[in-house]
Amino acid sequence: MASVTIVGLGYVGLPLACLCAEKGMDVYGIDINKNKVDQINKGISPINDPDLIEEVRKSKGKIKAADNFQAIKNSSVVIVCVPTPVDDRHLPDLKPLKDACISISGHLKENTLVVIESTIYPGTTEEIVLPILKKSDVVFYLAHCPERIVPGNKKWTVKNLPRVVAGIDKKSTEKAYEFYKKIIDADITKLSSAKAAEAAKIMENTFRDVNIAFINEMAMSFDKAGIDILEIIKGASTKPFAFMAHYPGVGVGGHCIPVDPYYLIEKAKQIGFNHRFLSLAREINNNMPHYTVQLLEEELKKLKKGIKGAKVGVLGLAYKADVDDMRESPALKVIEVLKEKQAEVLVFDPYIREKSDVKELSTLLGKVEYIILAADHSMFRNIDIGKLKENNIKIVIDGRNCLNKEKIKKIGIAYRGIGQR
Ligand code: SAJ
Repeated sequence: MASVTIVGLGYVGLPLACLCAEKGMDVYGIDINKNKVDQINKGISPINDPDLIEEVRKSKGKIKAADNFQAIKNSSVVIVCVPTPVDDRHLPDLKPLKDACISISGHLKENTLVVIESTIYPGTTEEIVLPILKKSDVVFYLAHCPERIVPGNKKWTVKNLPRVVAGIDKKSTEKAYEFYKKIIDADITKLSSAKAAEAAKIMENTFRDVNIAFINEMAMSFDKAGIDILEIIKGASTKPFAFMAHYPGVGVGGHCIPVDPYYLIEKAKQIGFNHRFLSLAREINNNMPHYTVQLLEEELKKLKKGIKGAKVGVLGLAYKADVDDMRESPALKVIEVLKEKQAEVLVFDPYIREKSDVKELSTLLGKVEYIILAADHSMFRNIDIGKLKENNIKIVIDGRNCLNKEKIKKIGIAYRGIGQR
């Protein structure tokens, strides 16, 4: 029975470890976070995702988690799923990846297959990872199989999402291909090199970022013209080809989309290419939280009010609907900008109560005059509009265009969406 060690038990590694356990493999998990390790060994998911909670419960006793790298020497396959973030200057931070590879290298046994699933720029596997693992002085195989995880998505999961895979040589590609064929019920496509596999993942996520920037810019332009962006997206989507709907919003968060383009931008810069378009798209998306606050200021001006001292409720901290993940969340930027402008801010997120200022939405509504919705959680989508009136809310800025603007305006509350009035 194949023994596999997953390094990094987060949004990517933990579902993968559960899948390997479900497939009857001998699974070890490594994470530097001792609390996480202890929870997983008790069958408790550190991530508040209903499906993952169930998967981790079922895997109790089948995933042997630890906060050290001893397990590496028992494994024929080692899969690295550590974060590859950017720093506050948007530069790639490969320290978690390098640290993991250094630890792996110290315990690597002969003929182990090492696969990097973390998103990395083209060339990282061969230029950064390979030299570190070579210090182990054993023969090993090395490949890249970029993760494809869609947090909160019930249709597409680690079990059924197609993958691309490629190694530093043919044998590595073959071994990685055979491994993923065993656990994933979808096409596994071999590419010509690890660099190609790295480029494919970066391109698919950069594609999404530039498309979101495009629709954000269209929304801001059409707002000036009094054109409702959602109607226009609906209209354009009647074309059965060549148009792909994306939606404007308060910004682009998460651990993939706002991060991956910077990995490519930086690597390209190092080899003499300037990604002007990708950089502009990042600039547009990074500006959306500021734009959202400006909408509030525009509406306050109509009421002859200023933002200083304004009691503003921010609905949502998470980066997207119905998840508890705040990484790169635009809501955090909205809060920062509001506080810079000396507004009085109260925050509520039903999925992140420990970081909320109040325990319930009703409490927040009773304490503020203006609302900025920053995450389209189901609870907010289904908000009772009458409660807004009862609590004398005067302005609603709908950062995810998810509220019923007609109903809100009908009861005399000022409404602005992102490309909607
Ligand atoms: N967003 C928009 N407008 C859109 C789509 C997204 O503003 O039209 C925002 C979201 O609100 C969020 C951010 O962009 O703040 C990212 O959203 P996302 O739907 O891309 O969600 P992620 O970060 O979970 O992205 C994952 C990625 N999956 C992988 O990297 C394997 C991404 O490639 C997928 O396209 C995405 O899921 C998905 O389609 O759900």
